[in-house]
Amino acid sequence: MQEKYLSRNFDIPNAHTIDVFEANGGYQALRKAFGMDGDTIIEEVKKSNLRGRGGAGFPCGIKWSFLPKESDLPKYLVVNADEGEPGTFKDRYLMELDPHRHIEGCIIAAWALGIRYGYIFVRGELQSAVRRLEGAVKEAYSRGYLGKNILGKGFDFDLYVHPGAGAYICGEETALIEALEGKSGQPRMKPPFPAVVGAFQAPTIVNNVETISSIPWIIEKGGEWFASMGIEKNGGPKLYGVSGPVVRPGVYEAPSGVTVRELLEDYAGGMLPGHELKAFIPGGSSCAVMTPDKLDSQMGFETMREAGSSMGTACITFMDTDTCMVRLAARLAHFYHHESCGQCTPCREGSGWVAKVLDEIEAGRGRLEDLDLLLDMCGNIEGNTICALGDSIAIPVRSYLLTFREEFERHIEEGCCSFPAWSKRGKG
Ligand code: L3W
Ligand code: SF4
Repeated sequence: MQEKYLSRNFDIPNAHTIDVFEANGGYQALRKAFGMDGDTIIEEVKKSNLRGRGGAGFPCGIKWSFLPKESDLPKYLVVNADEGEPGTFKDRYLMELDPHRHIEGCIIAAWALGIRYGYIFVRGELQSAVRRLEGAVKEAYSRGYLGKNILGKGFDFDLYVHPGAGAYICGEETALIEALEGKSGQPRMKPPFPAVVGAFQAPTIVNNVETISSIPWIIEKGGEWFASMGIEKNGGPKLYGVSGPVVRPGVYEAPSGVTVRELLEDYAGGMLPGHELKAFIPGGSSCAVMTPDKLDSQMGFETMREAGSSMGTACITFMDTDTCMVRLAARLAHFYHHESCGQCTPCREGSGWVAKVLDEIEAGRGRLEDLDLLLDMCGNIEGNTICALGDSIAIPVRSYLLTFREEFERHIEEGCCSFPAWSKRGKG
């Protein structure tokens, strides 16, 4: 059994309350951080090789160093807790089961960066996470960890929990900022990046929940220790989600660089009896699909890229041989079409066209030339939009088509789908 850090409190009853959190060493990292200056903390975070845990993997310490030191405007911390990527369900564990560790991370980040106000933007559907965070913020104020003159250090920091209104696009950092400002959640062009022009036009650090929840461990045990729990450029223990027809689906903590096979076989107990692995998506539905010959790939941003996909949110969806890749592609295209904010023509229109063509193929009414048409449409969407949502349609659809082309052709040639219907398989 490996020692747990991020998930250490998950099995401790009532660890979401401040008494139990403090009794288990909570808020000690903050006290230690208050003995360090901001530059020293940023250096530790750089040394730790902590990469953004929301999907893009940007080095956290480098992002922090982009925040201007001197600014006439207040600086903001915004936590991207809008966990909505299909197949992704790790951040809600941190918010529900260990909210004080997250708040401790927010205060340390604010101290290090000279930030006055923080917002945790939580996906609206995650009501229990919202309630747990709100309760924990209230407790933290009552013990002097938030508000004015925190722990007598002369440092002021206010933290607000802001529930979103249920739009997937608000997980994109600039759409999230727009929504936080009370506007419609539509992504902004980048640059400027939020670190320079963010919330309320002021310098803003946007970090994922797990990224911030990792900070207290870096302070407590040191950046080098964190980096040692991983592989090159990818440090630290981290959370992995495992879903699909596996024996023990769930959220697991393991070092960076763990292999997909280890997560499937050692942590999740392997595929369910009678289910054969066909493919997997390593970190949310925006990633390219991978096949069983890639099971020994290490979970790291560079290693997964070399293996032909991306680590994304590190929540892996395993699929068995009963999964119809055409139906999956169509479902995803409909999802992204529905969630497109509508600003860019390739995303707004292209996602709908891709969905319609896939529906026709899935229903057995496709034409062979539709396959090249799909690739062409994906090529016209990818890289031609304001935010990554456009790429999130093109990348998976293209990868399903290129990896399982014969399956798409079979639908067209046989005029039907030969996979068991969802209704026959039950909810799985
Ligand atoms: C200052 C520069 N800051 C980059 C910052 C940037 C952002 C971070 C990463 O997309 C991905 C997406 C989804 N000066 C900077 C700079 N930054 N250069 O670094 O930026 P970027 O643009 O590479 O990515 P992004 O727009 O944050 C995120 C993928 O994640 N994803 C899904 C995510 C879903 C969730 C969820 O449900 N919780 O996170 C899955 O793969 O496709 O590629 O902060 O400002 N020069
Ligand atoms: Fe909106 Fe799609 Fe353009 Fe992103 S790519 S800004 S979601 S239309």
